[in-house]
Amino acid sequence: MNAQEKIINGFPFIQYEAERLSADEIIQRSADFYQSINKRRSVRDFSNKPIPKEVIEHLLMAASSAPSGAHKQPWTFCVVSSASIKKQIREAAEKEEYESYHGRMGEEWMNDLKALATDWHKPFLEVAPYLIVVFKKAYDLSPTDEKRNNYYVNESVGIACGFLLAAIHYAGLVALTHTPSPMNFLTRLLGRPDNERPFLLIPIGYPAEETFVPKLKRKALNEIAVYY
Ligand code: IYR
Repeated sequence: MNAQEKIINGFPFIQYEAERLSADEIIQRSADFYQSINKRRSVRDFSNKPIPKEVIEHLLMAASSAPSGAHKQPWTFCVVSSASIKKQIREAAEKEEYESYHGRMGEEWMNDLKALATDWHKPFLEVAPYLIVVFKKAYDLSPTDEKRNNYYVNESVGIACGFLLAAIHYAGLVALTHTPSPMNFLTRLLGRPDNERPFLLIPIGYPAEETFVPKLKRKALNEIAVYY
């Protein structure tokens, strides 16, 4: 056994290799990361320029490095590049969105969305080179088909999606966190098993040549943090 390994509770542990930066380096790196991630925007106008498949693999492995309840990694990322499947997803999503924008969302919700200028048309579902459809796994199945529990599934998959969005931004690409509602058509179109539920639909790509995003203001630190 390697010197950096030991058995605790009957299971192998490895030494955690911390970066051990100075306080000044940590201040600098935290500032740099904030400056970079603060440029991320939800984008709805995509170019159809292809993305190398390898990039998607790196992004998904970054997402899957997220912490999860009991390290169950309760997620499946469906990678859609097929034009015909994208078309079916667009048609089904627009059908639901049409209903949402024609009564289902209610007045306050419709007012809250005005600043985003969204409507039921979702062309990006066909234009973006890849759609990542994220499924959460309510439970797992053992090799003999017995149910195995997953824990904190929403938290885990939410964090993994956060990692994915950060990785996409770091790579220089753009994405949208899209939640057509209800989303069960995705289970059917992608033939997912009973233990999986659709969680988020994330188109990924390059932004269109000219892309406008809402002029949003983010909350200040004193609006989001309370110190004790
Ligand atoms: N799902 C709809 C509506 C929508 C809802 C919220 I909350 C948003 O932040 C944006 C849009 C749509 O995708 O258009």
